[in-house]
Amino acid sequence: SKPPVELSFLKPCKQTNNNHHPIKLPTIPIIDLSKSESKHLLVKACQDFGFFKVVNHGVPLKFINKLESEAMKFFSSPLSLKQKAGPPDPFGYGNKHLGQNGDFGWVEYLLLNLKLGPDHKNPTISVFEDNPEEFQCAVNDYVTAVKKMTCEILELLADELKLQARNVFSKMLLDEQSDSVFRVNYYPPCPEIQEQEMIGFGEHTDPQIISVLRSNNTSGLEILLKNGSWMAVPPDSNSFFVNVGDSLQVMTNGRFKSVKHRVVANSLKSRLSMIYFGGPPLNEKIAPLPSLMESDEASLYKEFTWFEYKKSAFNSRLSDNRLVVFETN
Ligand code: GA4
Repeated sequence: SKPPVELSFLKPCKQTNNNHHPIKLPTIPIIDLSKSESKHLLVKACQDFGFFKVVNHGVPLKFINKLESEAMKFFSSPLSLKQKAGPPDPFGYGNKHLGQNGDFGWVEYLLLNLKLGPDHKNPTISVFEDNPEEFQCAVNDYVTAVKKMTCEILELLADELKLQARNVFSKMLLDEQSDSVFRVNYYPPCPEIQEQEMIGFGEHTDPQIISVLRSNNTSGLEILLKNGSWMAVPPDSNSFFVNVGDSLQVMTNGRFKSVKHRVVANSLKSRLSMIYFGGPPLNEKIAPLPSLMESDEASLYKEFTWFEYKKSAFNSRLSDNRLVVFETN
């Protein structure tokens, strides 16, 4: 039986490490996509943090700004209108409820299915706007450009890992059947209660291969470091933040780390983030890549299809470790 539903967003957070703390904080790796030397740093970032920031990303600013303003228009509209695009089952407009298993956050969001392809009208979008085409176009332009950049990153990673086919990872995102998802999160300002920060989006890892986030300049995102402390990620609206997902951790047999992250609500400013989750086709088999393993290296995970993983993930609580059931022992 499931644990009782709890209002996790009203729970005070564990203390975030800040600069007053005596231990030295690491800095977030910055990957310059315009430099070919980035490959080495990229692999190192995926191993050490499972997280990095991308500059000179090549995604046109006009696509980013257009989608941001369309999204703000949507979230500023009356609740009754937004609710026409909900509840998320799993796609659509959501408000505080996250997933189907009793998780909550101080957040509103839109979850969109990208499997429908760029020319397909998204049913979630078509119900809410006076001009759905405009929103749909903004999503398509943005996602197409971000996906291209993401595939570039995945190909650089495959290169640096000396994998024979440099498209082993990227081909899963480029497949027509790729089960990729797009999410826009809107975090309204949340007054601090009794000096405690509130949870916008609770700690979790992402199930897919890779996640690519762009936010406005409001802080909130934090990643969990190996030493167990949370590190605040300074926002940067001109860059993208990328994290390794569970599936990439499996395919690299644990070399790359699917990083735990969360969002803490801001007491003064609203935060808007747009996240592209690159996932494989549902029937894709996910397992450690033999060419990445030493001859005597044991596989840490049993093989599973993305469908099986997804099914199990969507039955889990947000903070659960979703990979344990697939570990070999
Ligand atoms: C986390 C990453 C993505 O936002 C997401 C989330 C999904 C959802 O919001 O429906 C999940 C969460 C995410 C993992 C565990 C389950 C499913 C909420 C939840 C409690 C869209 C995804 O793919 O997995």
